[in-house]
Amino acid sequence: MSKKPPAKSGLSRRLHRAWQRLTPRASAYGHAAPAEPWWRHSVIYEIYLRSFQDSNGDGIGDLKGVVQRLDYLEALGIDAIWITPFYPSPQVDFGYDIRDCRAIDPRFGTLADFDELVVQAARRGIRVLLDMVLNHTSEEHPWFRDAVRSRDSEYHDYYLWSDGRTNENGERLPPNNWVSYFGGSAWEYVPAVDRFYYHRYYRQQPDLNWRNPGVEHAMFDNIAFWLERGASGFRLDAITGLIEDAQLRDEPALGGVNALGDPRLDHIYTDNLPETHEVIRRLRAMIDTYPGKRVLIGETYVPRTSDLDAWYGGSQHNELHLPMDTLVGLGDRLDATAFRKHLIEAATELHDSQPLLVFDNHDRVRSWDRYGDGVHDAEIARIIAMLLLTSRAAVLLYQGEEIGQRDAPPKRIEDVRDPMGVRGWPEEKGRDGERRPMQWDASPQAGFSSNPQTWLAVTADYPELNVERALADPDSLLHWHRHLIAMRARYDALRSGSLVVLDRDDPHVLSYARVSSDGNVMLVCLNMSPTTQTIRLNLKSAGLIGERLRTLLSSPGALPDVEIGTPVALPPYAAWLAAVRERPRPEPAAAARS
Ligand SMILES: [Ca+2]
Ligand SMILES: [Ca+2]
Repeated sequence: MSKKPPAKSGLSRRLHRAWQRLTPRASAYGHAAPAEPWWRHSVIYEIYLRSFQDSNGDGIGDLKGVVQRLDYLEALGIDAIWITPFYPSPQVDFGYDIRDCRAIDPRFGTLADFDELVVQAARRGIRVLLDMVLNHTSEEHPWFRDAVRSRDSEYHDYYLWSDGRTNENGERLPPNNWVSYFGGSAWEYVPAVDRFYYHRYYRQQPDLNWRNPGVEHAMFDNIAFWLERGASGFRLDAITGLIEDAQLRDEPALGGVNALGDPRLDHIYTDNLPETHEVIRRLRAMIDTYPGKRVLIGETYVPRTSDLDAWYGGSQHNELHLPMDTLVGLGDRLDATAFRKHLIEAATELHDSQPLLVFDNHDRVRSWDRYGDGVHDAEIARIIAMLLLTSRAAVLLYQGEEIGQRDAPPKRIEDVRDPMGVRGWPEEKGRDGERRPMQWDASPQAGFSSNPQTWLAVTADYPELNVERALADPDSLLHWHRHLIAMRARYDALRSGSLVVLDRDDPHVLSYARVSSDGNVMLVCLNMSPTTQTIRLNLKSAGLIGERLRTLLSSPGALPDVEIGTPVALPPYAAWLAAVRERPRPEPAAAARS
């Protein structure tokens, strides 16, 4: 008996049908099918899975919980969700320590739940992006269990080993001064093989040896597994540290110690190596063979915007589609001059690649607390949202950011869940503060879980601050986000227009225009100071034509429409989005007669 040939696409028929709905998307606003790939102007929503929605009462968020909240996400207007790792894991680093890259941890659901999520999301025009960890595995991964048995094990060379050094007392020492990002030496001794293995993060997260072609082959196969199951792409964790110096040289000391008490090092031998870019180029070539414009997002912390260019592949555009820009939005100060500088760099130093802006994620104190001054926090959150959603960029939103969820770091060490906080207490409190459960409504546990024992406590302000209340209040930060996302979709200038930065010397007000290819102009002015600032916009000197500014969105309160050239008083921490309108022109024939 002959077997049926496998489905050509590898997608089930149901999944295939759901995917049909994802392209093209912009037709709802009367545009032709967009020539640009979907991700270029997308709004991507990060779901920190453990804290989004618990469906079965165990106190931990799960995939079925995400399905329950898809209608909310559809109404918000996002294009894709990125879900933090759901693979089987001992959870030493909350899922970024993977035991099996092709399965779902039972605490988060099943492969069937994943398939259902992809279909249900696609029906709502939402793509699903996965978080993939290529740099390391869990120490419980079968490869590593085999690798530590013997130097002759099949998988020994899947990891990075060194014999280390021996001092005059006969003590075994690591081969060099490399430190783990989570504290202490990055090398761990294994007596059974009489060798040290390298771990960039916790010792339970051994780094893979990407100089071994077998590693690349196996990990690319894992990527393919999920692409065939309907993943629209990946956020690649810790991607800049894939490969280390072959000679294992000491890294230069920068002087001083970090929050974990280790010497500060210049990571020239563990980060950004040319060989890592070669891997990314091969990965990009592989992913581009799949239909539907799959996307590669990178967790790319670099010191300068120009360093980000290499992760796009420079002028070749053949590496990551969207390496994350952490320089614009992950700072600490509401500073018009600094934002302006970074936005200009992102527009001019990336070979026309598309920036991916982010203000909030699961590793950083929430933007509400970082940029707020304790008095004008609500106005400042609107400034941040407008900056994020009207910049020339793809956008990452983090769950809870849209309602202004606050950071709530633990107050006692016994409440700390993040091992980084346990180790670094009290200087380093870890990342629990920004990872607390999503605040859905005023019911117990904020509607996140039926279980009073949630894995991390819900923040106490949830009865006042939650999605349900925000939806009922037309002036809420949530509706501010919804308006901005809707305008991005509606106006070419805001979605895909070029960026023209105005008034480059103003230390208080960040002003820029977005100009569509057919000449429509949108203006954004953000007063980042506690005093009223009177501005006089000179559009003509920026080469822009217009007579009148019509307010589309403003805070605090409504700003009037104005004639261009007349002074505009922007209240403290004002955010203003306006359309530039021309006066109706006389008919050409009439003009000729006059
Ligand atoms: Ca659960
Ligand atoms: Ca590595």
